[in-house]
Amino acid sequence: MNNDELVKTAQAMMASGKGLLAMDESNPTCNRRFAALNIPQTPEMRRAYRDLIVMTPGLGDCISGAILFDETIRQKTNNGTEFAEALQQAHIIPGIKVDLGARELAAFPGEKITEGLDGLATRVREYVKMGARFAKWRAVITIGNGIPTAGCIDANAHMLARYAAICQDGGLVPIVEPEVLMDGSHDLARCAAVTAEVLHAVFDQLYLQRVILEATILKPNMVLAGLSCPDQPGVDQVADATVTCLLRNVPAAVGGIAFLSGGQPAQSASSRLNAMNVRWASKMPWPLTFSFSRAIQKPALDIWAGKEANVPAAQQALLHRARCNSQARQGRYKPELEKPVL
Ligand code: 5MM
Repeated sequence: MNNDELVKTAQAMMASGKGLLAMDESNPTCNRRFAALNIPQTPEMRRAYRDLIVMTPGLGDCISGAILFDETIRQKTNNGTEFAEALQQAHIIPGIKVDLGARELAAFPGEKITEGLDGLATRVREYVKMGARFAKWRAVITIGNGIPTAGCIDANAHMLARYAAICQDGGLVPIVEPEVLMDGSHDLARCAAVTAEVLHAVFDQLYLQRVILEATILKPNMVLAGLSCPDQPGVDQVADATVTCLLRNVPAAVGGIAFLSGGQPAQSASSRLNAMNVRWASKMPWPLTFSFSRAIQKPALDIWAGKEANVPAAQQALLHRARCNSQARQGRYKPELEKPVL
């Protein structure tokens, strides 16, 4: 695939009024979410749940691309269609998570490094044949006493850049996801400082590894206070801190920015994305949208609870969150949208 096609794919992923759906939970993560709802943790139940998501009528009106996990891209929907093909039929671009998860970083207690570069070029070729058009790699940065260290940030930034270069070479648009976790008691300013340092390191490495920014999507965390910080900022404060940090550290050439939700309540994630698009629309050089997993899926998963009879109601809940975030991406989200129409 040539660079023009990669850029076109990145633009299609950032289509107006749409965002990305992360449905790429690894088996341990998916199983943990199923276990909390007493859903059997089997390949068939994971397949049935992903079928529910992909077959939601109208999803393609709000979702431009969906990130699959390796197990799912090899499975079929209830009607025997491969998931990547079913997504294409729904006008959703299929993507694939290609990292192999975060592990302890040797010599850096409490910090992690994401693995998966070995054999990546071969896997990319296989995923392209299966219909994938973009990829995702998530690095995890923890804020705590004395961390993150420069060693951890640099190692993860380097891996992200090598991953991105390999994907572009093989024909996939890379989503680069350096996630600064919400866990901890740090305040908003500390999250802003760490996120800035991480983004700076990531774009340094993307430059060194000759990654084409126009064919790259950044998936960052929003700038938030830690979950146990007593001083929780308001919606506008989060929006301003986040966009200020991005404007200072993300080159204008980047194809787009699509946030992870990181465990925020679904409505908070929508309100904060909306505030950014309302308050900063005229200043941002890139489209700003969502690539949420939990903030789109959680209400639907709770309703489904593993029961076939609950599929239509769960699909309605999923579509509702997708629509709310589509509105937020356009700066048109209002809390009234959350009230059921009587
Ligand atoms: C941070 O997680 C990503 C976005 O999800 P949220 O919106 O829920 O924060 C998500 O794409 C994540 O990378 C996948 O769910 C895979 O995670 P695991 O932990 O299974 O590798």
